[in-house]
Amino acid sequence: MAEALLLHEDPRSGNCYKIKLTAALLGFPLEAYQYDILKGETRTPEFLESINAHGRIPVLQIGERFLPESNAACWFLAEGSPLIPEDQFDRAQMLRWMFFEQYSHEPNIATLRFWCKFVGLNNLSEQQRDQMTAKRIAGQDALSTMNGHLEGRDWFVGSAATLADVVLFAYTQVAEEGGFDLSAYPAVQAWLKRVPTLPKYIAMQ
Ligand SMILES: N[C@@H](CCC(=O)N[C@@H](CS)C(=O)NCC(=O)O)C(=O)O
Repeated sequence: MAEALLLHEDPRSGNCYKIKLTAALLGFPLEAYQYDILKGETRTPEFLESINAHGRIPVLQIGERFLPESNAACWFLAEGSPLIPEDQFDRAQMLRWMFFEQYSHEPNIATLRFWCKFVGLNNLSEQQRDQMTAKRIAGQDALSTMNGHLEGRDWFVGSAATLADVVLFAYTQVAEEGGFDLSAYPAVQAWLKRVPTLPKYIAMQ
């Protein structure tokens, strides 16, 4: 990588961890600049103007350019590496699981983890409390879909780890912090043990 890489992050975020894991697996050095999202540090006028107008981390800074959205950042780092399949259909399958992660997994599993572990159930708004059951059911549905897919296979796509595994691993490994019982998903549990065996793997902080 010719340009310096800096991750604007909150280390409690699985979306940030995905990018750190991708960089680690590929051997890219990645500096980090930390924010506290619970204190609104990604909503300041300075952050909105110069880092991400959407007010969220992670943002991968590549030299002077800024790239929000975790899965886009993982793609940027991994392009040309074995983490992105060469086969056109497999590459599209990998993207399918990355979109699944953002639409069906992260908004349910990561959000419940954030509410349970960091915000605290007593501090939730009425609107957030009303959403909990629907998010629990949708999160269980995502885990069940993953479990069915992983039965009889080691990785989400093809015969080796891809970005699909990296991005889905980030919040699945901490799903129990959001009240999800992973014992109901044995193929997911086996896969969760497989990912850390990848060379250069790093754990979430
Ligand atoms: N789709 C985005 C989601 C980014 C996101 O929701 N970031 C959260 C932390 S994981 C955040 O910055 N929250 C602070 C806020 O909304 O003020 C991605 O994958 O990067």
